[in-house]
Amino acid sequence: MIKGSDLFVAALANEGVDRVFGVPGEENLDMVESLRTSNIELVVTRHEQSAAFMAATHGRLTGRPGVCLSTLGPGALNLATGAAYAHLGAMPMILVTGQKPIRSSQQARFQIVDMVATMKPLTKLSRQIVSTSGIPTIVREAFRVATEERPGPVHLELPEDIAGEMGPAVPMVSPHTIALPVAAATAVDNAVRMIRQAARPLVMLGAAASRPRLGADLGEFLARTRIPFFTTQMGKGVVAGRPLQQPVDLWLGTAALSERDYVHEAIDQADLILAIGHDTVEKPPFFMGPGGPTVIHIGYTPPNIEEVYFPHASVVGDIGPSLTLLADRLQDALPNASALLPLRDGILRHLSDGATIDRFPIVPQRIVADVRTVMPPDGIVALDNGMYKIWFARNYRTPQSNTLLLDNALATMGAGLPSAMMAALIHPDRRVLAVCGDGGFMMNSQELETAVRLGLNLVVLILQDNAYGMIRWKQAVDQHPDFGMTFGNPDFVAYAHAYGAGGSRVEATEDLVPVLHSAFERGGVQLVVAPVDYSENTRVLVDELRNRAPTPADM
Ligand SMILES: Cc1ncc(C[n+]2csc(CCOP(=O)(O)OP(=O)(O)O)c2C)c(N)n1
Ligand SMILES: [Mg+2]
Repeated sequence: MIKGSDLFVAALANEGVDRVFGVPGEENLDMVESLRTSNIELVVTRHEQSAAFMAATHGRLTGRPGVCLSTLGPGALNLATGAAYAHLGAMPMILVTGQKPIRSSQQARFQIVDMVATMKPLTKLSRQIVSTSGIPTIVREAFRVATEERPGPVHLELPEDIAGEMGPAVPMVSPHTIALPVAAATAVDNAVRMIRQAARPLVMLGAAASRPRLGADLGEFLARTRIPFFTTQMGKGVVAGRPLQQPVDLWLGTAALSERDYVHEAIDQADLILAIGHDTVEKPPFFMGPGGPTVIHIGYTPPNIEEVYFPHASVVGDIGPSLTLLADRLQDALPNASALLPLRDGILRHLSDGATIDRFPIVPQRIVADVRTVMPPDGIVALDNGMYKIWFARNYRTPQSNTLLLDNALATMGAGLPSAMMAALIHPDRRVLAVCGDGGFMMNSQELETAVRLGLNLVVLILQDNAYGMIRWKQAVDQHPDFGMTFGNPDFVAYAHAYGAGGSRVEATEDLVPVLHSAFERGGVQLVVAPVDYSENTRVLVDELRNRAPTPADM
């Protein structure tokens, strides 16, 4: 005989889980006791939301679900934003919540929320565990569903009486890797014919192209076909393990805006776009419309059809092997492969515009360029959500996969610090930088305590404008009066010290690089505060792009 919670924790161990993140309640006490006597570490956070962001980021970076834990009602509801973050962002994660006993109700309806129903639209699967004997299979099923394409979160509710009940020692179900089917030969034939006919082909790498499973096949495909490519925000930097020039010399930029940016010169001129791993949860990288390019969707799953995305053909199956099949037929058979490549220098030249502006407070282009200088090629930058995200998506160059973690799906504030903490836990040997606005940072700043307690090496760059800058900018673009967007801030250096973290303030533009370097060299958790000047938003992202000479396809 074995206790339900022991069986549950054994089932987590069977899946290779090494950490569980969360805030327990009294309904989880058996589970906590089972964790105490297991090899799985319980990482207590200061808010359930950040536990979910951390677990989701574990899934994003490793392809294996991260696990987060909460009590019933209030704690479980605090996981909701993290569930949606993982659901939209396709990050494998398991959410475990407690519940009052289901066989008796000594506390009537106290704290009871129907979490299985609440989690349904926020997860791939949401289930209550009603007996100990089903635990090994239900946990295995949860991990399978969370991991399989399209990945995402699964919610399991473990009620207090099931967790504490003795039941039979049911054997575990061994996980096995499920190889995905490769695209059908007819789909590959069709795509090969279309690509060979293209006069100006272009590749777009989307969010699903950044799955850890994809590996080197993507880089090989680009190197073998020599078709230039651009990325969506979440597809940025997915060509793994290649030095800066190979095949990044085919990179035409990132579509951080939906239209009019310099990268759209190539998009507008392309007659065929191979959309590899595009997921329409992302803000559109371009708008499909009448007279636009032919689009071939290459994905693990079929395309979602949207007003702005309705591909003409699809190659559905395991992306890596599908690309190898395509490359075998396309290598040295595409005389027009490089037709759009001459646009590259003109587009990329603009990415360093403003990189040396030395006025203070610091402009975003300078911040992006300076951060790139400070971060080694394998350094990881985790962004929160604010105005700077557009500048990083547009201008920051990533020579390695998953080195710029941004959320262009739920686009929630508050995830920057927890996702950076998870990256630092997984990659203790790399430099990890969280970049947050003063708004987003304060949404989960309490996790500085967790970061210090975990002994993480992590630098947090706070861009201070005393405002919800992104919305303030949009308000101005829409010609509304400046209203309702500003706030005060704590003294961030003193705030850092209060947590036992280091803190420094950038007092002059030329100090940003040395202050960041010395923060990394000091180690531990370090807050760096830099005042930001967002007046460039309108000058570049509105006026300059609006006045840009129209490309032939615009006319
Ligand atoms: C949880 C959440 N609330 C509100 C928003 C809407 N929103 C998007 S950006 C933004 C302002 C962000 O301010 P800050 O973090 O200071 O960054 P800044 O733009 O000022 O650099 C807001 C309110 C959001 N995306 N997520
Ligand atoms: Mg701000």
